[in-house]
Amino acid sequence: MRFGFSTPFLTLRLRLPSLPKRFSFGSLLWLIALAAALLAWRRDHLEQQREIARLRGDLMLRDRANARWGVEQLLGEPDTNTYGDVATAWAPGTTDGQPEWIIVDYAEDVSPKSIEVYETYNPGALVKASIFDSFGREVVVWEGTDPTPAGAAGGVSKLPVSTVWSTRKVKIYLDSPAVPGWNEIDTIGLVDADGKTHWPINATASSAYGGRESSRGYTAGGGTVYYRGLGSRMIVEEEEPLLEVE
Ligand SMILES: [Ca+2]
Repeated sequence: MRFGFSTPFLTLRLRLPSLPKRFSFGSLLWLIALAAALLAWRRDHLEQQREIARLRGDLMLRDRANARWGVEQLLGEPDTNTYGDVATAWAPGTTDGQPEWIIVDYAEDVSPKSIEVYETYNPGALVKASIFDSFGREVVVWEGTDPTPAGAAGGVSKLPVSTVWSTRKVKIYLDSPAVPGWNEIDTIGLVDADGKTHWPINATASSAYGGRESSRGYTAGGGTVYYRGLGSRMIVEEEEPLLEVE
């Protein structure tokens, strides 16, 4: 009582000594063991997700030549050397049908300084970018007007990132209806504190014009297999296998 109870903070502190009576040493050990088990499960779960992303990316690279305008085109370094409607870039499933998003994975943890979006056709639709931290939580790191304006032929939109979190997964959001036409993207670079640019090893998107998650169809080996893009889900509309894993 001699310190007074003028703030909620002091009230809390003075009440703390009564808490240990409710916990035995055994209970504390159980809580520590439970927390350790949850952390281990979370770590294994994340590692499993990363392995799936790596394998999925490897499979996509094998099919890349056939995946015109598919999510496959988002992998690796820029390879679309002219602005325009070029099949080595990703295109959404429709010109202006809905807002779109892209998620890309990188091979290692990066302390990001900037995200660089290579917009190769009808740029200007970029409105938001986020990263995923080591707990898998989405953290918005940029929101605003696309540095590459609508009406330009194309450009590299460099988004400055200021965050304490390291990441290996980035998501960008495009307001496709706001910028008429196919808003095509070649790749998304993730620049670290040393200035090194990392390139995607895996990609998913809200929709795609071509490739495995196409809303228009996909041709491989003389046969046509149709898919509908629904976020990261794929729906096979014919029974013919898309990939034969050797
Ligand atoms: Ca559009």
